[in-house]
Amino acid sequence: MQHVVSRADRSRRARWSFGVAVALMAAFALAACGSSSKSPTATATPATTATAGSSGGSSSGGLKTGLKVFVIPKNLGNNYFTVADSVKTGGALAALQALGSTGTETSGSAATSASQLPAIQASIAKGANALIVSATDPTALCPTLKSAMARGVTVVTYDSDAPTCRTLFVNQATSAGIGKIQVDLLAKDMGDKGDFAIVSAAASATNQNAWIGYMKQELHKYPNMHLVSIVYGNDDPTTATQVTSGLLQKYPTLKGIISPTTVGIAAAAGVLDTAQYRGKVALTGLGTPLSLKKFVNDGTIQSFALWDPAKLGYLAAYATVNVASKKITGSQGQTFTAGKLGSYTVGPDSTIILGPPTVFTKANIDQFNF
Ligand code: RAM
Repeated sequence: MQHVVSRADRSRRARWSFGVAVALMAAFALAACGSSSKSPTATATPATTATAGSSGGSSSGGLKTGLKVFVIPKNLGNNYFTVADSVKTGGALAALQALGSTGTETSGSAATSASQLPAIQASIAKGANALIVSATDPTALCPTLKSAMARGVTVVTYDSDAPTCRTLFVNQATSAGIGKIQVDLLAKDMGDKGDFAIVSAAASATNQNAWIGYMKQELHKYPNMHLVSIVYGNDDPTTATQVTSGLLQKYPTLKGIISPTTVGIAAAAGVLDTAQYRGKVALTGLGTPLSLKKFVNDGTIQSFALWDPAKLGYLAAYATVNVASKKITGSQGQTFTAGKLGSYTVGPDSTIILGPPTVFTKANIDQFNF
């Protein structure tokens, strides 16, 4: 939390000079390439493009401009990714625009590889210089991503990794930290004892599976808490609602649920927000403050965690342009500057960490607008 706040303070201080820099870059791009200077659109259409001019040259910092970058979340229509990616929120497309490249957000409508893969293939066919991908299923995506890399396309993952077929992974926080905090929050709500279940996203999602692995490790601290089931809502509100209801029927003594997905936790909260369950079955996990404010205020949820998705997208975009410009290659210890977020260093496993997650409670939830 401290870390996040201090970065926010820093970014406030930097906003003025950043804004001036953006304006100057945009003006330069417009002058250099008038015909491609159309206004960005930020609506959630199947392919949202933000164009900042395309000179194909090199900025003074040595970063390439005029790159065609495709931002490919697990799916479209998930507000978490809309915040992470869009111009309006200051996410990945805003960063790409500031860097003088063209960013396009595209994916399928379901958070499955069958839905995401055609969008990846289409992006490559359109001449992508770089792909920024949140992997629905690394096994299914990697053959395509590997062949793109072999043809010179930069592949960076964000949010959900595909470790064997990317140069860099931009992680929201450490996977261990994300797993641990959710168990600790639930333990507090459950008084350290009782049966609980997990309502996850897709069974193939790298990020949720990594976090669940660390949750199991953290459970060694709580010998009287028992994980009885893991169910998968596939980041689909209807499926997540159904699997949560199924859990409550199957385990009538259930005392808690962790949902490490913004879609899953909102759906689970909707199911638990009745007199029968409120205050009796604890719920925590990862959610967006705006979607859970109502449930925190009525006592269905005491606390939950997340990071700022827009900062994740913004950082991923800067990292990607640095890789595409050969400023960094993914080796541990390399550093680069991510605009208003400041300097970042590549850590083990060619991973960059945004920072620790924020915990939201009734006391602070009104301060956040995503
Ligand atoms: C959902 C997605 C995403 C995850 C967040 C917490 O929106 O599964 O990958 O990072 O939840």
